[in-house]
Amino acid sequence: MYTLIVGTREWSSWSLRPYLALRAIGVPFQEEVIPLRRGSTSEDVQRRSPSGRVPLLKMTENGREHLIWDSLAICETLNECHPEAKLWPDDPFARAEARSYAAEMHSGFPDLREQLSMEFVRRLPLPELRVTTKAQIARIVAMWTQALERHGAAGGFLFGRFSIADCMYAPVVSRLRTYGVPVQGSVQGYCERVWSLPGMQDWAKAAQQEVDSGLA
Ligand SMILES: N[C@@H](CCC(=O)N[C@@H](CS)C(=O)NCC(=O)O)C(=O)O
Repeated sequence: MYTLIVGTREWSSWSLRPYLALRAIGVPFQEEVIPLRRGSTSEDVQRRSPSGRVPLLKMTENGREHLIWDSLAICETLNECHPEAKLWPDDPFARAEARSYAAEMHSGFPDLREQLSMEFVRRLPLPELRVTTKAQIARIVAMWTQALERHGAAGGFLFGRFSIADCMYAPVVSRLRTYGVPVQGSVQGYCERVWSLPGMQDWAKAAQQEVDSGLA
């Protein structure tokens, strides 16, 4: 039994990643939302999460509760618990490369994350981008183009079948859309494919409700 504790969907890019992994596995899970950007946020998150951050996965097995925090650790744990879902590519070299992609996202692209913060359903004007932000967008577009060229034919995602690498980059798809950053060719098709995922669409509905109700 899983409970995924996430932040406000409109903003919580890290929460979206394991949410998509859970949706790809197809197991039932509960969701709890901690509102972000409130006076009480820090205290609310600290009370629930050992790292003081969301996402957090609560796993209950044989009456024992286990807490797993950090988006990539949660995705890796889900992959181990559900090998049948094949959340990493089968081929060991493609798998290693997909892990490099996921790790680079997890530890990198700080200017992109800061300048184009996730606003999942909003549409916003593109700010004047710093040289570093432009370089990080170019790096991601080049990585996606290369992965799609090498593996995309077998499923349309970065490594063919949908994988944790796609989960990790899904917030970038949303950011490019929000700020109208133009992309072409295979990358444009990839962005449309990711945006159309049922998990992305359900996340968008929840984010829209947050915006409509003044929560975001
Ligand atoms: N490395 C962490 C980063 C998680 C993170 O920064 N989460 C933000 C929300 S997206 C958070 O918990 N913020 C707490 C706060 O605003 O007090 C991960 O991959 O899960």
